[in-house]
Amino acid sequence: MALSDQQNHDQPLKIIEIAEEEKDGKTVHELKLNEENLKKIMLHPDVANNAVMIVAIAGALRKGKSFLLDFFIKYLEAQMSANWLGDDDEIKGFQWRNGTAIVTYGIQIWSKPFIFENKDGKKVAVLLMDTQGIFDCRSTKQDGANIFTLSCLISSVQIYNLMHQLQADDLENLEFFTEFVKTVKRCSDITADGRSRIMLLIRDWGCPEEFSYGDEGGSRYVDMQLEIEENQPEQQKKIRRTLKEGVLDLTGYLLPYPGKAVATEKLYRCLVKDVDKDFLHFVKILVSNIFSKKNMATKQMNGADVRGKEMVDYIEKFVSVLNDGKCPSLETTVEVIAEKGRQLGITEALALYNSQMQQCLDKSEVSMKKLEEYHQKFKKHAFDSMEKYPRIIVAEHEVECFINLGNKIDDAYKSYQSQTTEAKEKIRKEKRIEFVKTYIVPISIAGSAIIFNYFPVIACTTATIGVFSWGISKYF
Ligand SMILES: Nc1nc2c(ncn2[C@@H]2O[C@H](COP(=O)(O)OP(=O)(O)OP(=O)(O)O)[C@@H](O)[C@H]2O)c(=O)[nH]1
Ligand SMILES: [Mg+2]
Repeated sequence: MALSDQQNHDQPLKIIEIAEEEKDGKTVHELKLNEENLKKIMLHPDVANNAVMIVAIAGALRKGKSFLLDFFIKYLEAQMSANWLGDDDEIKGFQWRNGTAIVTYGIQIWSKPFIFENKDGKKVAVLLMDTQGIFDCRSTKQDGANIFTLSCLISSVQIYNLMHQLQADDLENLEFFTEFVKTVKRCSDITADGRSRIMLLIRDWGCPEEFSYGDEGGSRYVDMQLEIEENQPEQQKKIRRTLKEGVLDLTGYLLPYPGKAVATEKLYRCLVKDVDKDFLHFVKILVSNIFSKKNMATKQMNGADVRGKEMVDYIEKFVSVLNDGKCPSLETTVEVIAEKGRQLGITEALALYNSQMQQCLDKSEVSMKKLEEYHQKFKKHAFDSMEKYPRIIVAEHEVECFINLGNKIDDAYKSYQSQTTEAKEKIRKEKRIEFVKTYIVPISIAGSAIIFNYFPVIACTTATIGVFSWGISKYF
């Protein structure tokens, strides 16, 4: 058994758990977000402003998911060097164990991000994510579906971990996600969102003569499974047709049996040398394939890379959508992404307006008239930027979205107005008038009263005020 490392600081952090809640006298299961852990990971200085690539593993319980992820940690820790795996290395990280008792609960992410450059030289924060086994008898079918869907929605690479072979209902689990990706594409003209990678990973593959271990045999096997046959039920034919449309980047990988020591013995510590050589060989090919520069796919939503700080929001919203309905509708899920796209577009357009206004104000003193001209010009730039911002466009929210941006720009404009020379002069003038009203006028009244010995005070006061008012207006 390899428990999470006590000495090492890095550890799996639970971001989601399945909580039981009492609602209207009924016990319901809900995804519960651990915001503190999520922010710890996504707002880490190396993650917050970098594009994120989450590599996730999901599938039935007790099938070696966490065990496999621990090889990924090792590979990434070694900076993908050629000699990343030594015989005496221990396989540890995400907790794994022999036996029937479930080990992983909820969704966990390895606390340490791994930073690499993709083929375009862009920094990518790679995160590893482990999930609770689906189809576990304690949780409901809905819990499993929620975990699987959330994992698909936020990961760039989803490894669907299967034992021995691919079965009909395994494909059904992919249907929602496929339909979701199709809806996103239908709702927007986004072409930049790369196809989501789903790898069907078959463990303990038993027919290497027919389909060889690794990716070549795996992809042939998946293609064969997607073939539509006359005698299949209509539902199965439909799923296969959808999956064959190529919306997802669906690949296969076949892994050999890891050996008796790993699979059956009650190990409390597992070293690399305890694992079958064949298994290790194909794990090495697997990791170099998943993390190759060419395959280093960042998560894209609304046509742009999702950075850590945005991922927090997406995850929060997806969780509430999943908790809201019995089954998330495609439209609601797409709307959540679209809403975030609008928010990001507005933030960027407003930042553009502010930077252009500030540049002009920094250069020289600006009159109110000139400022108004700048405002109109840069407001238009901001609107153009919003129009071009890559995002899912939902027609009914467009007008409201531009009004919102316009209001924010107008508010900013008010604060710029107060920075002009004219505005400053106006403020000075108002202060002087205030001074006259507070001190000069009462003193004059008192003076008049003394000079004319209270005779007729009212008349003199009125005259004095008149004279002073005239003087003030002349002077200022
Ligand atoms: N047969 C077989 N056993 C494996 C394989 N990989 C790991 N195991 C063993 O399977 C057992 C469960 O491993 P875990 O990694 O804890 O499995 P898991 O899917 O994460 O389990 P849960 O988190 O409880 O759903 C351990 O004894 C592992 O050594 C494999 O490829 N084949
Ligand atoms: Mg596990």
